[in-house]
Amino acid sequence: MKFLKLVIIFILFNTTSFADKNMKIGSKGKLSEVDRVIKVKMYDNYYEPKSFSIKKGETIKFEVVNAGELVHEFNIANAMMHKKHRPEMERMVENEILLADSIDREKMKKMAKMDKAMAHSHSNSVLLAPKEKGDLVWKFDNAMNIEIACNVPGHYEIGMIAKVQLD
Ligand SMILES: [Cu+2]
Repeated sequence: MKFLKLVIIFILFNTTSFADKNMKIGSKGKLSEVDRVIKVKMYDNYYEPKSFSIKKGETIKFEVVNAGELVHEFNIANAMMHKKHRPEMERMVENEILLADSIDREKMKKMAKMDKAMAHSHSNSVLLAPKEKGDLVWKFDNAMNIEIACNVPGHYEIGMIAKVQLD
């Protein structure tokens, strides 16, 4: 029984829907409700644009391209959530899923069967190898203190963070 409780707690902490409700970062948006499309390029180690001005309640489709030579993440969260996410990314590096300039998606799938965190399936984030593209639709309702950042080890630390101004 105690074990079951622990498992349930573990699952709760590992789903983004839980984070969405409690972390005030907004929620996964619907394609049919997109108000605006913003194109984003990821370089080593910064975003273009470097900051975003978004209205509260707006649903944005981010079309993200990795134009750099390293793997990068486009992750919509707050500073605390990024901090919690970084050890997961470090484990992905340790398990050789995440390499400097590529992502071993086969290995990712295999490891994810044992450890869900290794799947890197978060509705608030896209992880891209060089030249890859990814879309992220996000609704900025109930959002505050948002940072868009990259948690590939070392990148956040050297400032791969874009500020989000919410009006
Ligand atoms: Cu990065």
